[in-house]
Amino acid sequence: MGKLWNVAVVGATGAVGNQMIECLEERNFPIGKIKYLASSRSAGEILEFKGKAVMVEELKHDSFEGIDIALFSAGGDRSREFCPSAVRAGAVCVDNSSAWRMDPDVPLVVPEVNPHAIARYTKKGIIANPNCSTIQMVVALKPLHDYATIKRIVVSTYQAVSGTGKKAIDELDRQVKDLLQGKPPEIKVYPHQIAFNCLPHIDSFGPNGYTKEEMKMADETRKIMEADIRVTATTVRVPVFYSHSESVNIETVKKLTVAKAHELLKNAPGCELVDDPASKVYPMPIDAAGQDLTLVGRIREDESIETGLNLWVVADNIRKGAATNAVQIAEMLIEKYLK
Ligand code: 25A
Ligand code: L14
Repeated sequence: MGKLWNVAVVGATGAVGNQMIECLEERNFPIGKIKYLASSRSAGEILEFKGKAVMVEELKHDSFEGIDIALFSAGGDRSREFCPSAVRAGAVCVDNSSAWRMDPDVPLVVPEVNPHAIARYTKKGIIANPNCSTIQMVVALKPLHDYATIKRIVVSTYQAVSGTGKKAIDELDRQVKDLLQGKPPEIKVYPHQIAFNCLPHIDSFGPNGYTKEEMKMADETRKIMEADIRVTATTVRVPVFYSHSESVNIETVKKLTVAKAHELLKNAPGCELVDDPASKVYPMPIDAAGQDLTLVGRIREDESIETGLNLWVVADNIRKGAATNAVQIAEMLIEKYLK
């Protein structure tokens, strides 16, 4: 039997933390000891790991003794405060928040796209997990970029409420039930009603009129693809529970036909080509949810320019967009780097 690793899940009680635990179980990650950390609100709560009870402990600076790998998903403020403590205790952090993503000394990794970047984890002891919308987009675009060189991306997203965590899943559920019973919906998590509505507003607005989520898609895509691609994004919250959808337009240097794109994506790691519109087959959030592939379809040549393509890209934002990607990084880390 190979080496076993002690793993901490920070934010274990949240939507992403819960899924991280499930991914570690499903993928049979070689775990020695598992530790669940969250806020004092959840301390004492009992969760399971492979059928055994594990008590949630309060996240503290001394929580990481003996931990080899710490998977963080408890918000950016916790990551900024506690990743350095975990590293000091000897752990490598895989961080799902936006806290460290654009730090030049922190690799930002999607295993299907830039696995080699993991090697730079030694600089700070932290590897950042990209934003969910960015992950699924680069999984779909990397094979096309390698062949045709993408110059510019125009993307609009249709993002599920689970991205905001458990409280938002509960809010959509409650609003739908209340509205169907003729009651006024309670609005707490989002600035407006999300049931039967769309909000062109994810994360906060910046001085240029874009939201942080939109700027993350541009900045993170360039860092992960290691390419000077122009990216402009519009990110929209839709009343869907799980899986983000994206309408993606690319302009390429080299001509890319639909047939060539199909061929490239059929063999691409982490992708599934779902593109048979004549039979009403295209990617949908209800099909992407609960699995790890990025579904790509509705591929058409952009007839308004010489060399461009339109695509529709859908993936489970909590799995590939967050938990699965983080666990995949941890797997590569133990396989190639930690030993
Ligand atoms: O804005 P921020 O800080 O950047 O945070 C962003 C949030 O987005 C989610 C994640 O929410 C995060 O908190 N998130 C981050 N990255 C994401 C990604 N890529 C992402 N979502 C999708 N994709 P979450 O609900 O998924 O997880 C939150 C987890 O973080 C723990 N946590 C919060 N504060 C903490 C902390 N852990 C340690 N120290 C802290 N100070 C949180 O644990 C959860 O595991 P918890 O104990 O706070 O919550 C467990 C349950 O308690 C309920 N609850 C929440 N707030 C309150 C509350 N109950 C009473 N009063 C409250 N104020 C919830 O039901 C929760 O499930
Ligand atoms: O930067 O609310 O990873 O859907 C992911 C979830 C930002 C917010 C990130 C959401 C977050 C986003």
